[in-house]
Amino acid sequence: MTFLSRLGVAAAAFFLMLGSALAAPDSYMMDFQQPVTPVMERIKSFHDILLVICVAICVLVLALLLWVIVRYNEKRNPTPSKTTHNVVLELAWTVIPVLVLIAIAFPSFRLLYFADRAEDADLTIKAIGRQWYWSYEYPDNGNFTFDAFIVQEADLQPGQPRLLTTDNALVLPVDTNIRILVTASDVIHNFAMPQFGLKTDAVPGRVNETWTYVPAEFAGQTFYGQCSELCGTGHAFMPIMIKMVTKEEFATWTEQAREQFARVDAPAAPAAVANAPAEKDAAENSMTVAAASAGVPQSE
Ligand SMILES: [Cu+2]
Repeated sequence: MTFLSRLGVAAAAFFLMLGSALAAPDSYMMDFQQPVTPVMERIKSFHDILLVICVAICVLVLALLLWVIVRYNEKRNPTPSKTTHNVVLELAWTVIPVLVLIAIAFPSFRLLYFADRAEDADLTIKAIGRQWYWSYEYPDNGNFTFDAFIVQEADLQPGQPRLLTTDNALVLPVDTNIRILVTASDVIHNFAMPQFGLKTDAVPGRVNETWTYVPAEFAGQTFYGQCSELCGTGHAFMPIMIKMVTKEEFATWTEQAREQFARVDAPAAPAAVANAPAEKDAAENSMTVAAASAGVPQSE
């Protein structure tokens, strides 16, 4: 095999790797993870179009620069032209970029509004960012709530990704329009799930809305995301884990979850408060620790 053909094979393998979509984050991945929702599919194809446009513009500008450097340097062009204006050229380099921007703006805004909110949501869930874990509420299914903490590296089971696994997963049904309300209780966090095309700020005192729809073929799969707003020392340790299940499994799970987890509007249990350790900022901590000790049953 000649060197060139080897190079060709290596390049082909590289581009094959780029094209092969993986279902979960992996070492040395390039490009996006496999899109799962209609929103992420559209984001990916819009990104691909933009990439072509960007590369074309860069190549054009680079070619013009090289042409000027080679053709009009002092040696090859000792007496430069004194031209200062060229109406046609000036119009062209103003109008063509404007047309390119308009061509980009239309699909961009269409996608922005498509991703904004669900038209007819079948189910609403609420994600609350906290220092440093997520709480989830299911107002449509018995108004229960639970927390999702990171699983420490020492406790990971085989197959569970490091820094991405939580003790409780956000369980959602496939083939359902799901409205996701996002807020925070302390500082700004961000609810992000790359394969779903979700990235919504979780702002204290404000409820942001987004939505998702996962096709039935993804039932049984688990997806991983992370808080995507620098929120403090535990920022890297508040992952988001979503488990997609069938509608039937979801109904069974919510029934069991209603038993297992606390209601959002339930009165605070005095026992849980008594368990809180006495620390200097006990008032703040007792809420968190009480919620943690009350809401961390083992997931299935
Ligand atoms: Cu955060």
